[in-house]
Amino acid sequence: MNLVVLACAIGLLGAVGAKPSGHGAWQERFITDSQGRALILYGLNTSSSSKYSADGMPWIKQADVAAEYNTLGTDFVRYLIQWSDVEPEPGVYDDHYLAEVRQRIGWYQAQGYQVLLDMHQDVYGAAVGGNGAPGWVTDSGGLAATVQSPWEMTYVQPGVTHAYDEFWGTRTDHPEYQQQYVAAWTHVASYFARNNTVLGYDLMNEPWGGSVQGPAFETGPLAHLYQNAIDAIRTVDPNHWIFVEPEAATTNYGLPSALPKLDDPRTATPGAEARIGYAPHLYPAPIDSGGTYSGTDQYLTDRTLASWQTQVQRTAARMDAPVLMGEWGLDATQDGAHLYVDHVQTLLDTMMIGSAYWSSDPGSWSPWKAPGKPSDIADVLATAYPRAIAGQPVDFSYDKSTLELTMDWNDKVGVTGSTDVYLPPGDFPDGGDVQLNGDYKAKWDASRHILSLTVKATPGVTHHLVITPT
Ligand code: 9MR
Repeated sequence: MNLVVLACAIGLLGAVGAKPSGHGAWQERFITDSQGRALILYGLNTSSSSKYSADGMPWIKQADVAAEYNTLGTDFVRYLIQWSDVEPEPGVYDDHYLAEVRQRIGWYQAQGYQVLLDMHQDVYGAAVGGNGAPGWVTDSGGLAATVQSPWEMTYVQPGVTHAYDEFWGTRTDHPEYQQQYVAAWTHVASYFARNNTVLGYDLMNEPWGGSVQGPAFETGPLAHLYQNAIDAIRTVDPNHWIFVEPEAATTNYGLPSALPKLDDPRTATPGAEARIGYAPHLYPAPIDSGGTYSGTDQYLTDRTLASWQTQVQRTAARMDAPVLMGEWGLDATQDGAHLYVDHVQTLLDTMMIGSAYWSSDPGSWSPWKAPGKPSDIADVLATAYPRAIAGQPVDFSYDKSTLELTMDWNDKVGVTGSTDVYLPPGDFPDGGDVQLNGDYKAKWDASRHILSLTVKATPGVTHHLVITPT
């Protein structure tokens, strides 16, 4: 499948052109906090291990969350949950499981993080060789579902296609499956509705359409499920962000998405903005298949990055949604891996979007060699970034060790609080020196490595901030 996708990607990239265009006017929307500040979230996925552990919990202990902050300065986690753990039997929700999830959310809260709950699935569910859906919603039609290598190839096993077709309603035997998914989400959202550490909900990891693919899938059953889930979640939780992912098999490789604009019922309240975000992943084909970031692989990967930017901006504009990249990563022991991480971070900075790196699980893809023992890639991942911006972000860049941020500061109605910038100790051992056109107060938190700037609003003035190491 990778080769087919690669061939498509090459064809498409030839057609769209590869030059990054900067964020320009495309992104007028940002994820915002309760003070109205724009958030650039930065974190890891935790964790792949939850897919297979007996209790559905990730490998982390509380000390690992503290170690993550001290090593990487992250402020966000994409936290994996599974439908099979939420609803092991039809209509029976496991609140003990959700209480364990809540406890771990508390560990992140203690470090000042925000948590995105990701209803994870790969290859539908365990009964057909994947993870996610419980056995009681898995109808393989008795067809073969044999685990393949690479694992993504399992997606095209006949029993897996059958299971997806039953879920999406392509076959009509089980119209209740989707309703049960929506009901399970409604239960989760009702459980976490008043939890302020929860940023929101990622409705489905890397959706796959079974025998319905491409625009027919994204504008059909996928959009239908998303809208139903959004409507149902809003009956119990009017405030948290709801994130939707495109079909992964195309967009992960920089191809277009056809996902339509979705409606957020919260906008019925006067003054309330939609809180629906777009959460694509990025896995250029050469990187996804374990290649290096060098030679032809690097050339093709760079073309994919440029196309990914163009396509993500188009889709986000159509959906009128801010972007949060839910997954990216690679085998960091491969040649050029550090350069790839550096290039993707530069792209994310240019686009001013947050991201979650895949993944925290100790090993070759991870910033951890073993729990508490950083790998080489940790140094590259520990980057400077504005965590919260009290105004409208215009432009951002970080070129070790100069951080530049342009914004129309405080001219948005109702935005309060400071602009908080994380400065990694490796690049800023003694903090940062500030240059800024305007009156401001600076506060340096040496233990958290956060510089907070409170700026006197100057209507009509665009503020330009430069921070260099002290
Ligand atoms: O890295 C994960 C690998 O160890 C698993 O075998 C595989 C199947 O569950 O999933 C991998 O993680 C993928 C994630 O679940 C979805 N996006 C792509 C990730 C990397 O392939």
